[in-house]
Amino acid sequence: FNLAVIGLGYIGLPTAAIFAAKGMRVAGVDVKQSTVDAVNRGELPFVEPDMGVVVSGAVTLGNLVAMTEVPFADAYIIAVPTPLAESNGADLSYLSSAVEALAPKLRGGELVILESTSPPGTTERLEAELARARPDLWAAAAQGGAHVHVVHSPERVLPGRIMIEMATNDRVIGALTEEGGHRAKKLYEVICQGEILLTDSTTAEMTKLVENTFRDVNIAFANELSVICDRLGIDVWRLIELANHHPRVNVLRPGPGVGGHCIAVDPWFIVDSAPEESGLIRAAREVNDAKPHHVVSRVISLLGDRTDATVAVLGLTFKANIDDVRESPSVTIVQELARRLPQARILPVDPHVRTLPAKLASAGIDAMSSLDEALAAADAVLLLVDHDAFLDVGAAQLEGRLVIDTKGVWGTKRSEGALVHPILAAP
Ligand code: SAJ
Repeated sequence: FNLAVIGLGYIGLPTAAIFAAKGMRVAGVDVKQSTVDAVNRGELPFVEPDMGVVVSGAVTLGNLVAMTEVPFADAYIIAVPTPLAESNGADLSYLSSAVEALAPKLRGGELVILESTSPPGTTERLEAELARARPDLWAAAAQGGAHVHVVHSPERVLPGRIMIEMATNDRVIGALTEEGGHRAKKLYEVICQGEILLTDSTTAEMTKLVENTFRDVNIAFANELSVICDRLGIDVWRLIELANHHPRVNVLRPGPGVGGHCIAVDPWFIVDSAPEESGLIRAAREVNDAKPHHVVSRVISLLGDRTDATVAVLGLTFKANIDDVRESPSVTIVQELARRLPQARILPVDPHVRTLPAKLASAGIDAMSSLDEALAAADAVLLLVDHDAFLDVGAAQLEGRLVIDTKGVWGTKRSEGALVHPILAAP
């Protein structure tokens, strides 16, 4: 194979498919047999716009083959999960397993690229681990043999826009050797029309973490503003809109909290690697993590003695127009509402989520509801996700209900007759 991609998740699979579509012979490796089988049938193990046709095309052409064993290849891309560990550092166990499977296949001269988001120093440690596993190759390289080049090139694509962003985003490559950087650049030029920027591996690792941390700190600022505005009776959406008219101000949008597997995780890797120096980054994480609890407390105080109210909760995913409910602040909010309002009837609605998430079933919620039936039955409507499907809910459907809009999409309904309550929305 020209290339083996280890890990066929949100990043690995599209990466493998795009390289294969460009004519390279690509092996996709995953420990999960069901993923391997799905890919070999030309099917997607998860939903991502525009990816299906590229994967099935590459498989039909014979350029993409999935397997559970790491094969021999000229270049390897590692795209395995690096989740948050209990300690708030990174859990690098998937990476260690990948290295263990990969090391025996090296023959000297390969390129090994780490794409997984990683704490500073991981690429250097990855090389040290490979050298420990294959002292023969490193000794041969010291005698003039071919080096195994280890580089970091962090993925930066946005779920929902992966196929476009993989081709058009600029790429950072952090290399341990000049030749490694040069070879990785040539490889990515096959699929990337953006600029390819070379640096050292630790700076590349930090670049990725800093991008997501920048977003987290900015959202934390917006979330803190929303809580301040809630207290002062100011419309936070209008406030941010006005402030953003300044040519050098760009405040992001407040919401019910920050979810997903990246923005809510990556800042901790920086805090973990320099705890004394990361006060602002830690505070931002804490502000964003506190937001779901703030929303629940405000809903409860607004309901007052109506503790047996029927509450329609609109949106369970971690952001708009996707089907992913993992690490979703909405799920936390529904769980906590159910716990703190045991007499209330909670009706979760999400057109992208077919089955009730297990966490909600164990919180005593019976089933998902349709938008129409939930709105008809509701005493209170709590909007948590700005899915397109919710944007044109009519003022008449909200009239007479307590309406709490945490995404600021219904602010204008007030002028149409419904009262959108001040909490985190238009007064
Ligand atoms: N959110 C807000 N307010 C905003 C923007 C987002 O509350 O103004 C919330 C969302 O609702 C969601 C969370 O933040 O709960 C994260 O969503 P997101 O769309 O900001 O980001 P992700 O997690 O889907 O993808 C991010 C992207 N990073 C940046 O934009 C800097 C993506 O480019 C990365 O590749 C990805 O993380 C990753 O894999 O690291």
